[in-house]
Amino acid sequence: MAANLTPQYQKAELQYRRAQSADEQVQCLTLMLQLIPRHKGTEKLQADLKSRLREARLQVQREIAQARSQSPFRFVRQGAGRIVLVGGPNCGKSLLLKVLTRAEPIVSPWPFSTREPLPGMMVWNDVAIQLIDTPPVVAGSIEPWFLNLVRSSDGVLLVADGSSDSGFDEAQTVYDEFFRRQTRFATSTGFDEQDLSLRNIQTLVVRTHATDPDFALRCDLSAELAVSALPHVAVELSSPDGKESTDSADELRRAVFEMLRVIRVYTRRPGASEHAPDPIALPSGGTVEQLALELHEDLFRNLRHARVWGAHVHDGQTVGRHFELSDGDIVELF
Ligand SMILES: Nc1nc2c(ncn2[C@@H]2O[C@H](COP(=O)(O)OP(=O)(O)O)[C@@H](O)[C@H]2O)c(=O)[nH]1
Ligand SMILES: [Mg+2]
Repeated sequence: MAANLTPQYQKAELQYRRAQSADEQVQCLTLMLQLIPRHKGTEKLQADLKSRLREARLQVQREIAQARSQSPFRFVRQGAGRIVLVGGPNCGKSLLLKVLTRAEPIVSPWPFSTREPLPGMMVWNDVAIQLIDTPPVVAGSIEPWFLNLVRSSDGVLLVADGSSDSGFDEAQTVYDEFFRRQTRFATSTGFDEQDLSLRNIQTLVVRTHATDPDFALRCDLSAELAVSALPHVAVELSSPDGKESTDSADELRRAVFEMLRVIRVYTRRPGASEHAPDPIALPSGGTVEQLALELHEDLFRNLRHARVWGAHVHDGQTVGRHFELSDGDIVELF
């Protein structure tokens, strides 16, 4: 990514990445083309945006034609980000949603008991993150709504059943099925720099049934798989009495929050004694001007400086618009 793209452009690009319909994509791409700085260094990107826009417009026509025959599941994006739980049959996706949120999915020893996606809100400290449970993926089957859901999310929890000899291979099958559809489970989210049709989605592999006696052996035997090269955690989601176990919930919630790569920033009106209770989530490395843009165009335009309270500044330090904020900062904009 060229360094001289403006915060407005970057914001439009983030919205484009999260777009859940071709119609939204057209709007975002049009805006990106308006906002992109016009010089030699961005010529390739401009051409790319134009061809994406053509393709998105065609897709709008196709979607209109298909609309009646489809029954897509669409959820309003809520919270600081969206993470989708995917995996083969019976690996523990629904139980994971149950352990991390207040949602009440059907958890059952029978495969294919989840037929529709189900969202739940996960709360970590003062941030809420949307998690979405999904039906199992098996070879050859990913419906368009499912692919769109994953491609427009901020990350994936790829759940792998550590109690079955085929559990990690099944997770690899899920990886392969998405990869075949230009969607790669990876260590960060965004377009691939080499291949612009490929979408990378940051993924954490969650290996369930960690107390199974053969768990470690199965991990060793699957070391060569592509999914084993992704970041992973081992969890036991069930307690000996058969109820769900929340032992690993805190660690998992933190890991999910960290996947979003956001910082929490609290705004305060100059002169007020309290900051706003809910944080604004900014991409990590977010600057004062990105915060202003997130709040209001006018604040962004009229921004002169800011005062910041936090771990990396002295209390009330005056900073400029390009100052990089840190997680937990309290900011007054002037
Ligand atoms: N002991 C144990 N059981 C688990 C674990 N994860 C899932 N299960 C059980 O495996 C079965 C399938 O879980 P479920 O969440 O419905 O799987 P899904 O098909 O991926 O949604 C249920 O009986 C769960 O109680 C785990 O970490 N340990
Ligand atoms: Mg399920």
